[in-house]
Amino acid sequence: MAMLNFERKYRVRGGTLIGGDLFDFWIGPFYVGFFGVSAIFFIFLGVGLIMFGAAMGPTWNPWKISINPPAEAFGLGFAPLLQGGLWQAITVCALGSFVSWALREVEICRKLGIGYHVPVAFGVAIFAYFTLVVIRPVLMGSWSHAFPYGIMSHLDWVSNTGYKYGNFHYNPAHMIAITFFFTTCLALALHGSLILSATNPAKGEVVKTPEHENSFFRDTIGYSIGTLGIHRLGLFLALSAGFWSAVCIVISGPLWLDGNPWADWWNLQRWGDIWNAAFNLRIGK
Ligand code: UQ2
Repeated sequence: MAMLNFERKYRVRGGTLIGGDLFDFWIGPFYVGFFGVSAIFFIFLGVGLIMFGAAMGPTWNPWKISINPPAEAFGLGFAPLLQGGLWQAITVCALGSFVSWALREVEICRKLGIGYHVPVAFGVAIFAYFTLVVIRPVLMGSWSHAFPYGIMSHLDWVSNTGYKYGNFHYNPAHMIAITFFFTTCLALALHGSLILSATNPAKGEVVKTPEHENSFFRDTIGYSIGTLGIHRLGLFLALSAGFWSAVCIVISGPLWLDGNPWADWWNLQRWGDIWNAAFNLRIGK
């Protein structure tokens, strides 16, 4: 079936979660839906608030513009607009637009009758952001612990926060997250190169089949994960990277306090003490 033909076939009514038929239409290639409207609303409001914050100064240098969260003293309360209130409203807009986007994806999946893998995957990215700007600040009792919205300022924040809670490079959750990020790159490099090697032949040659792809890896490492398997592995690796990043940041502060907790974590004597305590308990000492 030709692509345009198919689009006509799948552009069917229904599958909406909210609003019934009211927003069930397309604008050009774009499906709208209730969540298309809410996404546009939050995007425009959020970007507008960012521009308002930038206009309030002190700089128009795009590298230096920064919308900062409230000071520690405001705790988990509302702050005045120019003292962190803008940051709070922008965060609500960001989450509103991200969640709208995910639910719009769900409606499109329902129309197509396909699985929800894409919105679930996007949901893990939203969860990582939510952990940074809501879960961790709430656990620590103040919005001031969230990160500022600015190009250089958010980099400074990550650097400062990383060292404040004992240097991220010694944080085991950070190590696991980075290992997943690197392995995701390895898997996509293997997959992308393998697909191109088989399906983008030189002039005059024919496109090869998945049998060729399987054979390449069976010949090199004695194992092929398969055409469906590589996508399952890729999704798992990528979602795990996001998940462990969230674990890394949420234990830095709420669980492992200021100072150098990882020197303590990596002190094997400490683990010995825990092991001995459990052992003594078991033998009734
Ligand atoms: C594969 C396969 C694909 C692939 C790739 C493999 C035909 C088109 C890349 C090979 C991948 C393996 C063996 C897993 C590697 C493990 C890690 C953790 C990176 O077999 O099937 O489909 O694209």
